Amino acid sequence: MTMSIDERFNRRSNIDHNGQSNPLDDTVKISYGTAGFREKAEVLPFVALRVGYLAALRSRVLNKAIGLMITASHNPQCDNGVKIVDPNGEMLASEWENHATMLVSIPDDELLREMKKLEETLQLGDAKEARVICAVDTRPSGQHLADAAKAGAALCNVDFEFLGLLTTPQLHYAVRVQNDPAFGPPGEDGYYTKIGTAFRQFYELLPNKSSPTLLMLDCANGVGAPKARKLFDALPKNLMEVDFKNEVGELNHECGADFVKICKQSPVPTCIEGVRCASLDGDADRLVYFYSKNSESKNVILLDGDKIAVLFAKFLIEELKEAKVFDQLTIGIVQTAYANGASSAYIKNQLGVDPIFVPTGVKHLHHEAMKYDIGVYFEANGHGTICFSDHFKSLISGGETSSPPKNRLYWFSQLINEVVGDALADLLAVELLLKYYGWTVEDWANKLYHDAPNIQIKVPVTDRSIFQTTWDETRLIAPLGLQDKIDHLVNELGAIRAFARPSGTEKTVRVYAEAEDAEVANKLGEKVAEIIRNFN
Ligand code: G16
Repeated sequence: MTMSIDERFNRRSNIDHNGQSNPLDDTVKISYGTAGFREKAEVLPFVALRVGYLAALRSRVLNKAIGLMITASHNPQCDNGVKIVDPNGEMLASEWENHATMLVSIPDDELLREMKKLEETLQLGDAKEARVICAVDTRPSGQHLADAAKAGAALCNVDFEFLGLLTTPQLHYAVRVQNDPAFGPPGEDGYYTKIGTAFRQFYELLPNKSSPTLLMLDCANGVGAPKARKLFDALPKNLMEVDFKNEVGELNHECGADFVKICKQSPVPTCIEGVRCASLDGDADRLVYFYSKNSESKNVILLDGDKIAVLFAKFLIEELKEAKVFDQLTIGIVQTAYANGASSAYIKNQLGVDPIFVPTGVKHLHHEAMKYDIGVYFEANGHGTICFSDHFKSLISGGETSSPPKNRLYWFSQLINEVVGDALADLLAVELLLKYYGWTVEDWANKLYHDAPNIQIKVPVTDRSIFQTTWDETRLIAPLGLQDKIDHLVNELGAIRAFARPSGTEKTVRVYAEAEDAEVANKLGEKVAEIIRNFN
């Protein structure tokens, strides 16, 4: 029976949850940020309900499954977030971000009217495939927000499938497979099967199958811990030796990829000198590597997203040249303003590819990367992946359709989760490439390029919206005069560059400074941070 929107809306009082009312006063505006809505968990139930409704609406418009991930990823445990995943497993189309921001910004008494307007404009039809697929990370608030989202989907009369605890990339995978079964086997086990098979097949093609060396894996006390264990259980024994750290405890607290990247320090517990270490973030979509040269010190040598991008791109370019198909494909390497200058120079001068720069946010990088046959994209914070075009896929399979081709390029592309940055898939890819090159983590750190000294500082602010930047985020256009002060400091200290931009996930302004000398980079970063603090 088709119910009118008024009936659906009135029925909502029967839904047993307390997520319907907008607790924010009119002065508080929240918007669909870098990766969905993120706030303190206690204010989010009404957001989850409205976003659940919008996800359902989108699924009805497209007649496909839509994903809803409840996570605040690298943010502290007390935060949470809601983000929509499009049918192909990618980030929500930008025009719908505006609908999302509008829906969560209006008071309760305007909600029905706006829902009616949206439904009229979007012209809903009979949508048999429509459904919302939802998963949560390990935050205690997750289940409650999932219930609110379910109530939202019910407002649009759409089925709601709750998959429970998953990493963010696993939810993206689940959505893609639901809409495109050829992408891979279904379910969480299907995910392990797909990337586990690719890992094993690539491993078989390694020129040198030396015994594994220890990897210490910092799981950020998040969902990556149980999921990485399942993944490694699905791999043949004796191919990896992993020491799991930070499996249970306060999420992202003094551990995880964001902590290691920003502080350039070992997470608790301290890593052992010389051991290869990796950190996931709270929902396992980011990955950084590091190692310690001195167990007495917390400082580590960091191998961030830029180093992973360069490793992947180097391998792909070499393989394409060896397979004599390099000239038949386009390759793009996408970075953001946070990319270390030395990585961009290496990509340009050694790999022969001009890096492309886009604003922060996987959604921007992914979009750009899709323009190439091979689009490698990584943010310095460890969030990234590679997109492969159909042309690439048919070229490397040599027209063979009956059985998978026996080449490393094919299995590497199967291992990568091409719909979104995926720490677990990226980790297996890094591990294989280190084996392929016969490199230790120190070799990887030293044989490509050395980072230009840099610092990143988070400055807490009360109102991020007053800080506005140019499109590429390298210059502040508001408040007036601040950029002149930053330029002056860069010149005065003889540094390379510095910029400040408002975060789209936290109530902070991020300051980045780079110089040829570490002391200068630190001094510049601190001074720019002071300018932001004083303004605030
Ligand atoms: C999210 C986005 C990333 C972005 C990061 C930080 O990551 O998916 O693309 O780099 O936020 O964004 P901002 O600088 O705007 O705070 P995650 O891992 O938190 O989902």
